[in-house]
Amino acid sequence: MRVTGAELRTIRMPLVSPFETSFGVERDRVAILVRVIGTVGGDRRPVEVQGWGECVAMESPLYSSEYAEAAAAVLRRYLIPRLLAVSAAGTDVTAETVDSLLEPFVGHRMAKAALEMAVLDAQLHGTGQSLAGYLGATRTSVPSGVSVGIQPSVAALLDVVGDYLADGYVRIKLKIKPGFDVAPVEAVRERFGELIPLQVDANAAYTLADARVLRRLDAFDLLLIEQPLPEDDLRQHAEPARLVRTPICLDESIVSPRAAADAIALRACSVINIKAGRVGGYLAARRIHDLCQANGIPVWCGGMVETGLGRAANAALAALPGFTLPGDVSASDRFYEQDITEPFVLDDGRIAVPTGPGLGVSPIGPVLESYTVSTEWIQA
Ligand code: NPG
Repeated sequence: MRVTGAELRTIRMPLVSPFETSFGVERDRVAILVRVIGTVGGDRRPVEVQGWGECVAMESPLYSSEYAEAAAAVLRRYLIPRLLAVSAAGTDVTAETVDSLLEPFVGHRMAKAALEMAVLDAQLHGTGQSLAGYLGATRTSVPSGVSVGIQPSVAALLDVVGDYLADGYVRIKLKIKPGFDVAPVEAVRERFGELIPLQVDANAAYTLADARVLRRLDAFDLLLIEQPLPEDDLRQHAEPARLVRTPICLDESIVSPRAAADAIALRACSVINIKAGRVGGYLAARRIHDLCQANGIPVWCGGMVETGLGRAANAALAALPGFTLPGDVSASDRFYEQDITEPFVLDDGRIAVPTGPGLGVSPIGPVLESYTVSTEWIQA
């Protein structure tokens, strides 16, 4: 496609309840959305297309170095102008070339992923193909897991988990941090039994000195322990992977297909959480999926409190055959009273994969406007 312009939009959506992790408490989701406009079909018969991308960077750089304002800045100043310039020079931009076109700019993977997602959505609207079809999905719905934030008390946690199980979520992920780990896991197992699929997420809050605490979690038959150590401690993760019987899963550390290959080679993990935003886009996410499949590493689709746009794309990704564990692809009402798209709903513990062209969903104008903080146009 020829990219002729892009809209950058900042939105702020209130969460239905505060979401606490080991790195902080979120009460609103601030997100950057990108809408690219362009034409397909060449100079003779140009057809206008548009596509939406969502940037998963959070308001503050607590989960990773990226954050919303910085993502908007790099999109505005470098990434979008690059695609506009390439288009103006007469070269088509495709989802498959966005990554290499943006390669001169170091890092900023979440911002790049948002732009690639928008180009991909537009491109697929041009061809009429769904994102799921494009990625190679083999399922029409995906099992839905839920990520449960740190609660003020174990009693409160049990109530929240009970509610999600009643909703039909098929897998529970508990956020843990030092001091809120063994006791909540034990309590959840005691109350809800040995059979519920259960896993924990440390968001990098531990060190190797905590290996004993992590080992105590072995008693609870967890599916996995996610990201116990800091992002850049890939090699060190090989230690808990060796000392702890529960499978170690990496999230923050897997920032690219190359990092995934390194983690596998170093035996730093036996499961990988794939988040397209974290790895630079849905194409890189699919490459990691393929790599893991070839190496017998199970993967699952992580979540970043996405709006319906990112949720749609995650559902498509999670429908690939190597996603053998339930992901954090929950219903819209897990986080939002009103989503910006048609809401994703839980149906017998599953989320339907959209079938329409591109993402298969788009924002509902007035709802989107009601959450919008600012918009700007970037043109050649
Ligand atoms: O269901 O979208 C979701 C959230 C899942 O827990 C979740 N995400 O560390 O994986 C994580 C965590 C997260 C949320 C990380 C927000 C960063 C920002």
